[in-house]
Amino acid sequence: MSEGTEPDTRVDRDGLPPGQAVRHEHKPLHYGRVPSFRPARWDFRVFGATESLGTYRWDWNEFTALPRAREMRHFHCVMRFSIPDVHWGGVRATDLVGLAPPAPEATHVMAWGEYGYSANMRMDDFLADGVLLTTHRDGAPLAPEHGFPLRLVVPHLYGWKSVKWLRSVEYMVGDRRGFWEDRGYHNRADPWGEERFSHQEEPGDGPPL
Ligand SMILES: Nc1nc2c(c(=O)[nH]1)N[C@H]1C(S)=C(S)[C@@H](COP(=O)(O)O)O[C@H]1N2
Ligand SMILES: [Mo]
Repeated sequence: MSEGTEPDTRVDRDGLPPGQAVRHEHKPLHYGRVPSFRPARWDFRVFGATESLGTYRWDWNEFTALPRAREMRHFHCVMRFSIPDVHWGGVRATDLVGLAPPAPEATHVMAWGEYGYSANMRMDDFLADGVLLTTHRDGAPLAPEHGFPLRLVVPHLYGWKSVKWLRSVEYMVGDRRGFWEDRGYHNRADPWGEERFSHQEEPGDGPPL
């Protein structure tokens, strides 16, 4: 085999969403500074339209004892690059929702990070295949700048929905815009439809701006 024939990626380039190019390094991208993790003060909560109307809370020890799963997924950033084959480890959103059942009227969720960063999505996007509340990436704990200790990963939507430094999930009756969805980015963010900007939204794609 001659030099230079090794593919530099396992991604079939034609299989990437439109307008995306492969990039390998995971250069951190976020708004604001990297929060520090204080295990004694940290908790993760599910609140809002739960079936019981109550709030669910896990401290760090409790959260790390939840059943775990792993997924290998491409990560699509709205800035037109995709990182192939990122290996994530954590808790499935479906398992979390099993432990903290939503009320039947709950249609959407808001994922909340530290400092009020937020991203909204439909309940069926939150419960989609491959959605994980991750603690690990490529076999190691998340790096601080990539969301340590906990990060939502929603691999089938653009990266801004994958909330770093995740602290809570709110079940919502009806939709509400999150941080970027309120600042010019598309409410749904499906990379296969190139749903990048809010001006592309059709009536019904999101709450009025
Ligand atoms: N809490 C928080 N999460 C965030 C962001 C942010 O600003 N704050 N940026 C989002 C955006 S726009 C992208 S593309 C990804 C980048 O993830 P990375 O830094 O791990 O590559 O994180 C997302 N999650
Ligand atoms: Mo992004």
